[in-house]
Amino acid sequence: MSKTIIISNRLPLQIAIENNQLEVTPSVGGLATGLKSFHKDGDSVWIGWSGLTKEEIPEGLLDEVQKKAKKENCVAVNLTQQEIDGFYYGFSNRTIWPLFHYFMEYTESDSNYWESYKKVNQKYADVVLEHYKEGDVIWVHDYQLLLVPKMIREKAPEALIGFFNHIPFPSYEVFRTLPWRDEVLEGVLGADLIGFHTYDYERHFLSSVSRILRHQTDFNEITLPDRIVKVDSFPMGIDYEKFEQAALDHYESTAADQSELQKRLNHHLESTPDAKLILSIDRLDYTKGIAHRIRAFEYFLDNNPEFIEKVRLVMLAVPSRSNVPQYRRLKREIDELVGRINGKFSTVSWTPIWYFYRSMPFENLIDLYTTCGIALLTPIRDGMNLVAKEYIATRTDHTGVLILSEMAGAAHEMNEALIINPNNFDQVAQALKTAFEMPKEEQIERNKMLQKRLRRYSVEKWAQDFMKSLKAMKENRDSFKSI
Ligand code: ADQ
Repeated sequence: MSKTIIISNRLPLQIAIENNQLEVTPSVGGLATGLKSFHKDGDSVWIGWSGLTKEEIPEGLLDEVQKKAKKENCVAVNLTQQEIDGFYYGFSNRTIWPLFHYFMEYTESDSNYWESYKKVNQKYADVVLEHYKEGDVIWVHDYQLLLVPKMIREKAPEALIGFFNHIPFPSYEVFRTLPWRDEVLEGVLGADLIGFHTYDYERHFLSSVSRILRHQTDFNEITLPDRIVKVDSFPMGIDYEKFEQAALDHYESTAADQSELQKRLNHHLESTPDAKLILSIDRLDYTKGIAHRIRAFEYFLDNNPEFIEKVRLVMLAVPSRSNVPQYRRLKREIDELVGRINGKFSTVSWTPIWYFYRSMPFENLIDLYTTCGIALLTPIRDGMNLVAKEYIATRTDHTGVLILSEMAGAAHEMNEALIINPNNFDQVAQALKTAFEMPKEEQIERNKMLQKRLRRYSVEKWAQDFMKSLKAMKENRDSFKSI
């Protein structure tokens, strides 16, 4: 029986060591949810890193990790600290991540990182090949594994391979600056189907392939000497029902069930007539435009003092990649900005910014989504931005205003949001004012349209569409051979 092999940098599991015992909990992330219909008993295997380096796992527990993973139909790729430093913190997050998000000044070209990236990609590919049988379908995910499709194809020329890139693909003029641009493109072209969130990323990729590798590209097909590769856009959705249901449960819960956070949020709204909370949630990443957002909020308060004591920015930044210097610098910059702005505007009964630097449990995330009347999401660049979609899905009474950067992939599907350029503070301030004053009927009208679309194109549908297109490539190949 053929199966699906999913490969991503991390497994959809969280493994921790407590008192020399392994604790495994399934991850609830979007990718894990989206692929669950393909990742069920016997039908599929998921290959990725467990999140613990070889050095972190006590000698006697190495096999145990693999056993625990197997129970969830997963296979752990064992990586050393040195490999994680070079491949993940190095090439993935200091070269590809900044370059693909147009932060060229942050992009490092270190050949040691590149060597590590190649070696570790080969490690993932080797584990895939150990589990691959003819007829299996292989789906590789994201920028950490750009070379894996070719590495698999070299040993299994007949394999049906899909690749999905979760981050933007930059324009040719930016991508061409990468010293290893040919190898990276050739690596991805090992796939039969290459997916992006938006048509723009797809177009940028095709243009790089045609100008750097000089392959013939027609519409969304690339002609290689021995194969056709298809490139297409598949905008990733969310588990709509999960967020909708969580919001409905939240509204039904009694006051006694409320979290501390919810009580504090309610207190702010009840104590200030016409008050509104503005929500901001992201991983702490320079691509998310958090520092810009705080400055834009300052600009808004400077120019619209009538909103003092009426609005509060509730800002959640989830710690991320703190081994990379830019992330540490950004953390300091945000700490300083929040301190300065709170010092500048606070009154005895009000602080303009509530800042949380931590990961929060799902229930608190729902508290924030359901209680904040405005969401302000202003990435400088973002492949998609699922937070924007999750916010809308939880607005079960259809109220709430989403202000979204045009630089997020999600903006292409969410025209009813207030779409802004995050670098234009006048525009952000105007959008905040518009959001604050928007009549309920207009909010409802806009959100109903957004919700209809998000419900229809869920993460499950996204995964099904990708798989359907990938399997169609196989049928094309078979019929081509039989002519
Ligand atoms: P991310 O950059 O991580 O993803 P995003 O798409 O917004 O960005 O997803 C973040 C996820 O983390 C959301 O599902 C959200 O619910 C969750 N989350 C946020 N804050 C949390 C918290 N405090 N605690 C727990 N969970 C939290 C990358 C790309 C994006 C692309 C996705 C999917 O950078 O552009 O949309 O992959 O392809």
